[in-house]
Amino acid sequence: MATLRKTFSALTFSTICSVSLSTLIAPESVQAATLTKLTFDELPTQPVDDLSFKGVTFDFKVDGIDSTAATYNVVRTWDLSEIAGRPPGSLLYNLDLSPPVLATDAPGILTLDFTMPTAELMFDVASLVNYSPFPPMPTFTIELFNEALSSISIQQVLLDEDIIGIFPSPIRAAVLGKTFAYSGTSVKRAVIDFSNTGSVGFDNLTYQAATQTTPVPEPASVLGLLTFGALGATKVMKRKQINSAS
Ligand SMILES: [Ca+2]
Ligand SMILES: [Ca+2]
Repeated sequence: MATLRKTFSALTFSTICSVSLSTLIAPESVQAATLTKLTFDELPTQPVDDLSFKGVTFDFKVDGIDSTAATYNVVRTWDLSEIAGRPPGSLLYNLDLSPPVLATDAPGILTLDFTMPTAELMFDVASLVNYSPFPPMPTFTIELFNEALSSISIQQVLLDEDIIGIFPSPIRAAVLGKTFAYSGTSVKRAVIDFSNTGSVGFDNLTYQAATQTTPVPEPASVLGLLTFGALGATKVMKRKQINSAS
């Protein structure tokens, strides 16, 4: 009777051990949101259409068709040499404040899909335009969608608040810039329509992305400890069984 009870308690102990083991070994990943900023120097120069990187997937379409006219990691310059009467390529003006950028070379729609919906969204846009004292300022439209892909908001953004450079007569051109900043309902998708903007430099894309961390204790050491404990306990039980039998 006593032997049976001891065998039973040994079995119970093993069962408890295996239950605790599976609980402890299961890599319990913890998701934490961190603010990620793409400055567009992270990857080699390449089309952004269908590119996925650091929790964001890019899509670029011109007239509804996937296009390679939006490029990651581009330094946009404007050659002012001829105007200045100098040899070609000797006077280059940077069109963006922090090159390189994501550059669009055709009027199109840039869509950003976030792996983890983001409650923060920020980016810079710059465009070279013909400039007059009363110019029709370029605009872009941005529509934000929630996790269910329902529209949260749609707004038109004017590129006139953060002018980067003005070139008066005879050039009559300006580089207009704008920092877009959003904070609110988490955004799964952002659709940015550059159809009326011409070539743009898109930069400093900031959003929340998930980072996964696995907490301590380390599974290997826990496994070792528990296996040792279980074996030790079983040996003790067996010895006791032999003792009571004799
Ligand atoms: Ca940049
Ligand atoms: Ca695409």
